[in-house]
Amino acid sequence: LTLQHELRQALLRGDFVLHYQPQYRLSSGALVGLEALIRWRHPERGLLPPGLFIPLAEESGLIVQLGDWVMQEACRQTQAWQQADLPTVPISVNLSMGQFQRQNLIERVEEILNKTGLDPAYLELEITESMTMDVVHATAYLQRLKAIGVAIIIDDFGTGYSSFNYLKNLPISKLKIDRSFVRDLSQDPNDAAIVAAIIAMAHNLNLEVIAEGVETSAQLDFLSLHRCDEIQGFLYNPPLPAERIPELLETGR
Ligand code: G
Ligand code: G
Ligand code: MN
Ligand code: NA
Repeated sequence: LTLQHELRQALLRGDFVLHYQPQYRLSSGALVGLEALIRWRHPERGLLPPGLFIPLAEESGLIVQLGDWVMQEACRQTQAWQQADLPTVPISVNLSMGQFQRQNLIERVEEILNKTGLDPAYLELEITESMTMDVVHATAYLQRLKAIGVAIIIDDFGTGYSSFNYLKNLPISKLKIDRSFVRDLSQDPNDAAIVAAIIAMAHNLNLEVIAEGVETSAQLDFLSLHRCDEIQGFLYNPPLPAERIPELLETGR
């Protein structure tokens, strides 16, 4: 049985599950968002992280179906929490290049929003810098998503190909600083300078900025000093199974 075949089977059998990592406003500590992160409940190997199967799903093209499932499940779950009268925060979903390149992404997003009944204001899509390299395509696409009411975040910011010209023109709302810069913030002055510069630049462009991979209070202090808007990381919470989320939504933390 090839892994690719197994992936297909898993999709049919419903063996994938989403975990949700909380995102917090730094100034208040309030819960302001959740990132949906896929896991594979493998019948023999247990819970597998995305690093073990997303690359293969991308290579095989299965990422399009898998990505549709992720978006659908994230929207369904968010809408279900809202229907249960829990406070609602936006859900962010990671997009792969293969999903971004397909012709009918916009239609799929609209379909999923219609089907689940989720207000588009509660959906955020994370793309990477490399997806914006085809500027004409990306700009047209992102403008249509923005018109629907869906927000766009640049994920892993700083690790890809970025041009300030793109940043200026693309209809995005937030930059997510890659965790490789956050990791050594307290020891490496270069990383500290890069993080400070990304935050300042984002704000000058009227973009929000979130730091991921925040693990220590020293990192938190630095990000706070530089007025980073939001944070996500093990210091607060790791990605959590869905059943852990209602208590967090209720307390707002
Ligand atoms: O959850 P974890 O830290 O193991 O995730 C590792 C990587 O897998 C992250 O970079 C994340 O962006 C990616 N990933 C997680 N869930 C999804 C998903 O639903 N779609 C895509 N394309 N990537 C995902
Ligand atoms: O690239 P992306 O932003 O999608 O990656 C999210 C991934 O980062 C998740 O798989 C999550 O498990 C991981 N992650 C989240 N917080 C931390 C953290 O504080 N430290 C580390 N090392 N990884 C984290
Ligand atoms: Mn992400
Ligand atoms: Na990232």
